[in-house]
Amino acid sequence: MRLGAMIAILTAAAPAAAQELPMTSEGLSSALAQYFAGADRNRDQRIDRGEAGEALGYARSLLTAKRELEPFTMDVAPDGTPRLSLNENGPLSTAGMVDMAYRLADRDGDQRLSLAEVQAVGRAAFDAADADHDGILDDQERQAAMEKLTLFRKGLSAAD
Ligand SMILES: [Ca+2]
Ligand SMILES: [Ca+2]
Repeated sequence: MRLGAMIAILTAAAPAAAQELPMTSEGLSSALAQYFAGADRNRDQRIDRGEAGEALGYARSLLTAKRELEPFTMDVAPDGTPRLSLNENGPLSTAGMVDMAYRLADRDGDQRLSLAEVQAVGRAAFDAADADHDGILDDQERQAAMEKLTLFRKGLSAAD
């Protein structure tokens, strides 16, 4: 998954922040720090899988449910013909995509996200959006980033 998609996931639960994308990478880091503090329900300075699921507006179990490798499952339609369905535990489901983003963000692999890990994702997404690399997102760059975010959200809800 691309980093832009990861930041989309991380900001999906913070509509106000997403609509008003910070213009500088410092602004983004401080917005993510606020978001992190809100998501860290038990205040252990880490976002665990349950907290991440909840912060994204899903069940706490979204990221703790079993994962399977098969993207589709075969079952039988009412008329007796075999058909493929999306495997809700597979990699193409919402849970599967969020799980992948979580694992990519969890750089030290301890199954919990630190603020530094979340901000590293944010910085990478910011750098990707900052097309002319001047450290500031101008209106055009913000617009382009918002369009990607909207497309991504549509993709995520379509995969439900
Ligand atoms: Ca926590
Ligand atoms: Ca970690």
